[in-house]
Amino acid sequence: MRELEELLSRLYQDGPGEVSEILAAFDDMVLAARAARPESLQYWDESRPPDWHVREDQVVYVAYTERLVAEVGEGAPLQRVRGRLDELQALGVTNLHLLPLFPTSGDGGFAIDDYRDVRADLGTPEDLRQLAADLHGRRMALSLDFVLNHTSDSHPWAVKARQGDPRYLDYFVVDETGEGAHWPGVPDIFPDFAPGHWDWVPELGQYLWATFYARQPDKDGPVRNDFAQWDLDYRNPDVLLDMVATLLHLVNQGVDCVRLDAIPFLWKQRGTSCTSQPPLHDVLRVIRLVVGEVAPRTVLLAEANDALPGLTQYFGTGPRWGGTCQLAYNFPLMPLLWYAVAFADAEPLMTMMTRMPQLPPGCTWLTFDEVHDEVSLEAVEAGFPGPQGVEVTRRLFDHFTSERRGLPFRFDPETEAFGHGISSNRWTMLGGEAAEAAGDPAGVEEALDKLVLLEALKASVGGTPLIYSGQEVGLETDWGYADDPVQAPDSRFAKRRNFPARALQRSLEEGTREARIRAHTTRILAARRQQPALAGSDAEVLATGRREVLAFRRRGRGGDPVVAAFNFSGAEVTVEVGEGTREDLFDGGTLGPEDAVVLGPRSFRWLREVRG
Ligand code: OTU
Repeated sequence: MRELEELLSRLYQDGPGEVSEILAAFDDMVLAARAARPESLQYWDESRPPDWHVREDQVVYVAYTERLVAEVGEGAPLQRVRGRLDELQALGVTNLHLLPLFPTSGDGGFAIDDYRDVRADLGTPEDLRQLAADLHGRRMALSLDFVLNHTSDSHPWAVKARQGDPRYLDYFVVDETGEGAHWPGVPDIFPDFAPGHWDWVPELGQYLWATFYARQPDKDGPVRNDFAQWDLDYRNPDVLLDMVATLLHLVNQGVDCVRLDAIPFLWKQRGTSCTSQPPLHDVLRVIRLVVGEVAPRTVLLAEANDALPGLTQYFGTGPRWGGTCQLAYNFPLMPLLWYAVAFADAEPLMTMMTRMPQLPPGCTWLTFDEVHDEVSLEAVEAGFPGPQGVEVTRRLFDHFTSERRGLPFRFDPETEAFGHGISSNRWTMLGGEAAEAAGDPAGVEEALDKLVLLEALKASVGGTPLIYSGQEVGLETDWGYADDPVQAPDSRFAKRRNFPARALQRSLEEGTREARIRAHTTRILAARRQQPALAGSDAEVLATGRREVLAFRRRGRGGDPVVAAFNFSGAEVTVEVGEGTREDLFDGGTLGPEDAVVLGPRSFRWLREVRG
């Protein structure tokens, strides 16, 4: 039996439709999408190595289109992005991830009204295709979100469902009890501004499932938001068919990397936590097979805020190891990068690194310290069961939500549960903004040192580094986000600010803080792309005997191994790491076989172990 047929039978044999009919519909859809794939994209597919996305040159840059170009260029924002590509490329960026740019009702674009159009204020679908072509001409990739877990409640399917059309009501998850009771074990994602997982729909007199934003979470409670995100019901094969068709359309616009938003929540099953359920991985395999048929070099990125080992399943399970997503955000590692720089303690990070599984060939992590969402601490407690996890989480949360370093996110007002996340931009989190405001040059230097350590960690610790737009110049947090009543309840908007032309300008003037951050970032990424050992995600942690010093060896895809050593403390340290003659990748100096490695305060070194 063909694999697709096998998967569809497993998912849908007990459902209403005939599996053979679903399979035939898939086949037709794939044929149509293949026929529709523009020749230029077919040529692009052929011109790239299959492992392009795991190589040492890869750097992802994440931005909101309109914010990236808010103060530069002329024409539609999507056209103006092209005017920033020289500069992004000079920084080392190879993959531009534009956050959702479709017609939307809210949630920073993640409540989508129409997947096939482009927001009118950003440009047209043709502008998007043109941008993809420009990127490809530079051998850069385009990443876009595929928000497949939910639509906005203004999407045409949602509108029909609200009108009671049974076909479309079946696209969403209806509470059959009619009571809107919380299913035990199901996490509450936005407890403060959209509690629970139901949305009361007065026109229907029913509750529909809404993991994220809801208008009216409780029939007897207030209207909380002016839109909702209704979860799609993938137990209905028509939903999978329609969404895969949507995906293929997207891919045929020239998308090279598809970010699968909120993927753990896709499959609901009463009696479970409704997160990361096994059928979801069958759905992912279907998606991978179909995308592979149409756009063989396009890769899937899992946005799954899970702990190990569950997270690893997004790279495939059982015989399909390596057969679903090629990339996944490294959520378990991320908070520990912050912990190492904030507390000069790399012990939790080292422990987590030793637990990281070896990934299948052609797969890697996306390694980040910040994205457009909160810095999520969720994976810490699962990673360190017992008192250590609680302690690490609390220290992170307390540190980064005090002294104007950041704002709490996902704060449950009833339980006062702390520790789900912090909304702030990196420069602010590191104390850089406060030090500048206080006229404290030593504080500014300390923040800068820490920023460089984070950048170098992302670029070497394993996986592809991600830059959140503005990090490269140290954009501060937008404390004024709450003046906008729509944004006020959701502190993540403090991270989503326009890129000021002035910051861009200053980053090109020597000696400014912006230029220094840009220069460090550029230098680190340039060194990375020379070393095949820094491709992929392997990392062998080396003993240093000190909590404040992290060292590891990378072998990547060959060449001489690279040893990286980080000193998070404010004092110089000497450690014995690496073997034989080692060449410093930054100052070109050489260490002989007997030489120890000296690390200045809050500094790092990358050493190539010269073989033969
Ligand atoms: C994602 O994030 C997006 O990145 C958010 O910007 C959206 O609001 C959300 O989906 C809904 O589309 O809860 O706070 O396990 O952590 O999907 C962020 C993954 C989120 C979730 C993640 C979600």
